[in-house]
Amino acid sequence: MSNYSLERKRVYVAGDRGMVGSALVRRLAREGCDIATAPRALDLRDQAATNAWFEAQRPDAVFLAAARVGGILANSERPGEFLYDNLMIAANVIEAARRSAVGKLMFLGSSCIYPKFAPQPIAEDALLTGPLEETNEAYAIAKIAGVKLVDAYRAQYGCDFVSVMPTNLYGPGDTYDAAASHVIPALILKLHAARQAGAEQVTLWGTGTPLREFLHVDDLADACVFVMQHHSAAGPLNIGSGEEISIAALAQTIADVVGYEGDIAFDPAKPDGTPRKLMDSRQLQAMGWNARIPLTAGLRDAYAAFLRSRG
Ligand code: GFB
Repeated sequence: MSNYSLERKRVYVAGDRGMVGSALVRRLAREGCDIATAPRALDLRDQAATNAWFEAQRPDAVFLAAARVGGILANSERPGEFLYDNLMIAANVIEAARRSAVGKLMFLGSSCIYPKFAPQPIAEDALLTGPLEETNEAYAIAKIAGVKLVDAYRAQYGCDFVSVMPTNLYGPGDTYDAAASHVIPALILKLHAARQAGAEQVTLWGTGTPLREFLHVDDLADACVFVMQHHSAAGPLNIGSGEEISIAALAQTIADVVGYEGDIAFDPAKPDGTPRKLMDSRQLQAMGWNARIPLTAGLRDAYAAFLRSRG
């Protein structure tokens, strides 16, 4: 295992206002590093502005957690934005990091880079072995391009850049939007509203049968710091919890957390997405990292943060 210390380093967290970036900033507070965050006005899709910011700040290390993200509907309705924004962010930040001689960079991707029907659990070598899930192909192509940029820069320029692929994430700082967000914040929002309204039934999307693996964002941030310190190799590295659940069972768990006692129905006219997406995280476990936050405890934490954010 490689050894890279973050202590006294200047560390840029790209995407610090997002759920993942803000969790990284919280976690990095324990590492004795100097955390650089960019002003809101910096648009990472703008190459000249990104280069200028790196030149001025000269970070030693970079966590690339900036991205255009969203749930299944946002991904399928806005593929242009998901492809363009994520390609530009990855290309600009990775190139700016090379130009300004960043010592270590971590690119964060997503489990949706793997083929729709990859053997489960999905190992890293499943990449580019089959067609992608259609609902998030644009996002996945951009994230695959990021992984390949990292590998190309390792090979051609000797940059110590790495890629990690988190499974489906949730936690404090998530985006709550009934139409555009991921399933956990969408269900917290919908089931909380149903409880408040005294509704007898709530209709959720798809069939309820897809299986998903979820990881609390504080576990992800901890894994990222660990991987930054101990991993240096080409190719994606999976970060999962190993905890898999059907969407129907997830909905019931969230109903229990928010105290909703009505019926839960499903609308099969809405997309299911990929049937199953369980990561094989054995490489990371063999390095010595395991998730710690169980799903139900993590959901309680996410719901508490949701209630706090609404005052
Ligand atoms: O989290 P989610 O939007 O994304 O949806 P994916 C997961 C599952 O939850 C799907 C179902 O089967 C949805 O049909 N679902 C049920 C709902 N009710 C709802 C609801 O109200 N809102 C939402 N959003 N889902 C995303 C990708 O795929 O995963 C991204 O689109 C990214 O690119 C992300 O990779 C991690 O897990 O299907």
